[in-house]
Amino acid sequence: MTKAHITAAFLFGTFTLVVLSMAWLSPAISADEGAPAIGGSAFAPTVPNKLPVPNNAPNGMVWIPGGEFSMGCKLPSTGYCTAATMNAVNDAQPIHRVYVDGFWMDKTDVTNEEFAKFVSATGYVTGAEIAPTKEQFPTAPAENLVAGSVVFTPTAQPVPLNDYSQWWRYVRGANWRHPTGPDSDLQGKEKYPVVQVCYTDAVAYAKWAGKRLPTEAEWEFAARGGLSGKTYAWGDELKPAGRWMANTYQGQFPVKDTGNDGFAGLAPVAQFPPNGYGLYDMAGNVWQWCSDWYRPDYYTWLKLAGVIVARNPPGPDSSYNPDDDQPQHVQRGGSFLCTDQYCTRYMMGTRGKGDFDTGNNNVGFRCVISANSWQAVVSEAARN
Ligand SMILES: [Ca+2]
Repeated sequence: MTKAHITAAFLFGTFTLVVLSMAWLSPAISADEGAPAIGGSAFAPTVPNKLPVPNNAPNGMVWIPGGEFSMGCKLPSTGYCTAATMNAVNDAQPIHRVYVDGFWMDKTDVTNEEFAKFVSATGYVTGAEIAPTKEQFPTAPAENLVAGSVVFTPTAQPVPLNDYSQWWRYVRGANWRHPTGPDSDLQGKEKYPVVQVCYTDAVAYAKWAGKRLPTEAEWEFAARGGLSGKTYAWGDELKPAGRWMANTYQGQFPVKDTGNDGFAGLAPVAQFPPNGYGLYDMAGNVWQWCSDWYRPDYYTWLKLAGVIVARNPPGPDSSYNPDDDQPQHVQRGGSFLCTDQYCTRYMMGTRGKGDFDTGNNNVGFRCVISANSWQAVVSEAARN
């Protein structure tokens, strides 16, 4: 999703193409020279680190042991695959081995209540609350330079699914306090995930909290919960024993969300069972920002570079998306808008992305903290 496109259409109906450098290859990957390349479609078991769980767990976080796992996604071996399902795996291949160190991760997405504490303590102003400037959009009429954000808007009737501008609107006054516009608020929604936060906002929160955003590899290791090669965070069935396991979209997209899973639209956090590591909502509800820049060919590059096991991969050095002209960061997990009619990125290993400066009403985040960083906090507290 791209604020630049939606905003530009709202502001003046066009935008400028940014030519991105192709000099992006990341040197921060260990490659074993002369060894056979990773790749193919085979998943191998997750091998978690055996180190004991550190003491003094941070509040609201769970220990993710880290270790080696197979990262990426392939089409389910059974069942019907829609065009959306097939499209969802394109940038998530080849399957490749990755190692991540252990870390702490928020059990849930950051809630409105938590984000409000951050704003109260710091006076932080999110991107959606700041009006676009004449410098950013020099040809836009002054009356159109208004603060706002991008909001999902159901269509009145079925529409071809090849143009997202039909169901995404730039709404004046939409921001984290008013997720779908000025008429919406957070009354009674303290435990809902904060939305309408762009990447920059998420990073600012994480820094204030003494945490950081997860890398894409950390996120996927955590989301798999110790399993390997499963279609979903919980296994291979979308609804084991008939039970919904995530907040996704039922009904005809983007006309009517019937809410068969219990929620039409956004849900409070932790309404579905946690995964194997005790993490909630690692599929559906809201997309989650990751620290990596997005490139659709990053996994292919790892293969071509001959990387056997990518150790703590930070992602590429810069963003490149042939379908979008703005710098983009990875998002993971899918949202309450995901459906096999359009986007099945609640499937494990699939990848999403969003412009760094764009929030939506289906994008949030959660934080992590490295073991050493948390231990330093604990040690400092013990000295004082
Ligand atoms: Ca739902």
